[in-house]
Amino acid sequence: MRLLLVVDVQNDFCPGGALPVPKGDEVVPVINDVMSEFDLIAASQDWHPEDSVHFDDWPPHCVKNTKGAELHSDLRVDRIDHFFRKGISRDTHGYSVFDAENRDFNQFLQENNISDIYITGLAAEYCVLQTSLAAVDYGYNVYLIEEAVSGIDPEDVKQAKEKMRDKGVEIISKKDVDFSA
Ligand code: VGL
Repeated sequence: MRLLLVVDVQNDFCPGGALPVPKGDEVVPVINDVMSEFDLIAASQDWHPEDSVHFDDWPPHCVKNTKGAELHSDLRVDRIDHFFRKGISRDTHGYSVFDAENRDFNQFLQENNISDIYITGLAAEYCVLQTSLAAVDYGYNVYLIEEAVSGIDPEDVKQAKEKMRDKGVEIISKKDVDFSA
């Protein structure tokens, strides 16, 4: 079974947000488009307390129950079946969706017989990278839909993609996401 995973497409990571990915909102229509190819879709959200240790490293962003932590309003949230929140505890960073604290992500994958994870979202060189690497470590086949991810710094994104490729993540195009054949 395949899963579409939408990582952190939250207002604070989009233009106008507290920690913006410069073109973060441009992934939204691409993600909406590929959704029709999947029977199961999950999304993650950073969900930090105001006094999170994560904010020693970053400007405050995605504080729980704020507008900034909400998913982008153009994202087809009605098509998303499962939500995973990370960085909930004061002392956690929550870069990887496998560290979600409201639900066990790996258990969810096992229960749904997921073998292949298609990753989209923000930011390419932080949460997308850490989630992709962890997914390979957990034994899944991992695909990164290139047009559906975006990052903060182009050079860091390039390096992140190399790390993912080296780890065994397959970097694919949205055109490759067609399972009708
Ligand atoms: C993220 C930087 C800091 C992300 C989260 O979601 O990729 N990036 N916190």
